[in-house]
Amino acid sequence: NACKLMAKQKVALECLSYHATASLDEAAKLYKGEIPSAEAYNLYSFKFIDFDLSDEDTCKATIRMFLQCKLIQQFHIPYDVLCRWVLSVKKNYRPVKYHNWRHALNVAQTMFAMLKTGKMERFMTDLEILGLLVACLCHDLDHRGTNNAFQTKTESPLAILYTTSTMEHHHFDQCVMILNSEGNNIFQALSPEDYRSVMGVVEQSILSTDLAMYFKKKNSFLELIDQGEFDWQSPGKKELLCGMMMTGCDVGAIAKPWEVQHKMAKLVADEFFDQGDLEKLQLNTQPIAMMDRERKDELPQMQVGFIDVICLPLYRTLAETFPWIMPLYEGTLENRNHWQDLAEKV
Ligand code: 5BB
Ligand code: ZN
Repeated sequence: NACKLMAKQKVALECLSYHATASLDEAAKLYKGEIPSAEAYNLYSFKFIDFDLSDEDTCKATIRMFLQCKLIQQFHIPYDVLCRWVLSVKKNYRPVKYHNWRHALNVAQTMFAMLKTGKMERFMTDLEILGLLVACLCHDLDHRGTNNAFQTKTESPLAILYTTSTMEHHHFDQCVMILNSEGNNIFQALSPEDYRSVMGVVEQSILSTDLAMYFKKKNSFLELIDQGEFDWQSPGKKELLCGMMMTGCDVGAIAKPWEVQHKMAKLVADEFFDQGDLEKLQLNTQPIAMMDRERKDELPQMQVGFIDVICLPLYRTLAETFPWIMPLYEGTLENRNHWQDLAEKV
């Protein structure tokens, strides 16, 4: 279809100008540096914080997670390729307020903590663990600080290309594009069968970070949990479980210690307000409350709603079957109290 072809060309041109992978020189510096321990970065904790990490340390922390999961030996990932890939992924996040590289790192770390401290790795193959970590790191690539609804409303080339899960399809495209760039393919040593399989996990997991997808699938997940499901090995069930884990990690900021959650919520709000400003300016429309600067007093109440409708039900369900991830539920409950207090003050 001609329209789609034009949209694709437009997206491709736009990406060509923006897109770049990391240089060999940048990668060499990371390659030569020592990687501090997992403990030094607090990687096993659900209270991990990235605020004090330098950009270089965020890359080293990422590599440390691959090392701890023994993925480098297991899948013969050349260490120089891994270094370059991490830098390239970082480079393809934009400096927006919330959906930036730091968010990607936090999501990956929450996944790492879920798998290790939350003892969920026993339900996953090594290939699935590799796919999940890569999906977390890549799941918001090239985010522009605006959501799917905005792409549709502005008839952006991306929305013409993908009518549903617009941004998520683009994040996956960007992920593939980086892997296909010279010296960046961390999957290069995999057999064709494993390659297809891990790309399937990455694609499904990135697409499942569309909140609309979560709402579509959460009932089937709840049913399985209610039936006391303990065998997650069939492809359908595994995909469902990975999707729920991805959402749990994506909203992981909600479970952080209060000071951190408070700061993160401000960043989320600032990005939403920026989109609201664009809608007023470009579309001449009144943004929804969440994106309206004039209504920032309602933020605490909105966080309570977000926690009650999405976060607590998800973590409660997950923790029912995987009790070691309970800290995510408890942290969220604590933050709910803080937001509720603030909501009552206004
Ligand atoms: C979320 C779904 N949306 C379509 C309508 C609004 N809601 S909400 O009422 O639950 C809501 C969520 C309202 C305000 C919010 O933030 C105000 C600062 C949030 C909210 N969303 N708060 C957060 O701390 C976080 Br983290 C998020 C997630 C933002 C990214 C959404 C991407 C989907 C993740 C699966
Ligand atoms: Zn995200």
